[in-house]
Amino acid sequence: MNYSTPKFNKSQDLDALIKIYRTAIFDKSAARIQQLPPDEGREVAIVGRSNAGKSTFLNTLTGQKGLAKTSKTPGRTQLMNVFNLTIPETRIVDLPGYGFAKVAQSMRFDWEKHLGDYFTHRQSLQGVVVLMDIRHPLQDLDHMMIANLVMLQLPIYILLTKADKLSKNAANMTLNKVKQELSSIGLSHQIQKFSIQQPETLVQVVDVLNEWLAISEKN
Ligand SMILES: Nc1nc2c(ncn2[C@@H]2O[C@H](COP(=O)(O)OP(=O)(O)OP(=O)(O)O)[C@@H](O)[C@H]2O)c(=O)[nH]1
Ligand SMILES: [Mg+2]
Repeated sequence: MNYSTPKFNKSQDLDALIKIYRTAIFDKSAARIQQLPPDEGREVAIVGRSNAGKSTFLNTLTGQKGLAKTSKTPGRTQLMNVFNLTIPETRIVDLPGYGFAKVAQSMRFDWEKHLGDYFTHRQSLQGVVVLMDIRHPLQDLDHMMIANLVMLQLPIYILLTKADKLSKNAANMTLNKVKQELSSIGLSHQIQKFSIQQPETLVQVVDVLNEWLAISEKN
């Protein structure tokens, strides 16, 4: 699928667009995949380096500031946090950030141990949103993550977050560079900028989430 042409345009009411996501409620935190809800229905995952803005994205999407805990301290989210939409068996999972070495070993989510399993075996997983800070995208661990997801043939959509931290020009230059770098693995149409300060940047990604979660405008 080519995600570059959103079905919705900016003039549409953003609130109406994300209405269904506003109903999200926290279900549970899981340290292991065995603790996740039954592997039924449809699920999307949000993944990225610590501090990339995963929880902030989720809060913006759901219009609920405090839904997922955000923090200036990287490594805050050390559990898989599951959020349910009101459509039965339809979930969003905020995954622990990777790449933050300073979290105490005892608190650190064992990525290799649990997430490999999750991505490989989770039948209900429809797609993965990969978030990268637009100021330093495609670091080694991001490359590894993306390569793994591609290998597992999981649909991927990439958000370059905190776009407001760069000028529009610089942000677009980075976007194009990342698109170019990922074109060899066929991902150049599945990347966009995102910023909490530019709510219209939700439009395109919501279109993708709707597709993955089989949410139609009548929901
Ligand atoms: N200016 C700006 N700041 C942002 C944006 N998104 C996130 N941030 C800030 O970046 C920091 C990290 O955001 P989080 O959403 O907690 O990041 P996370 O990926 O969930 O981090 P972990 O849970 O530690 O893996 C917070 O201080 C946010 O306020 C954005 O679009 N613009
Ligand atoms: Mg978080």
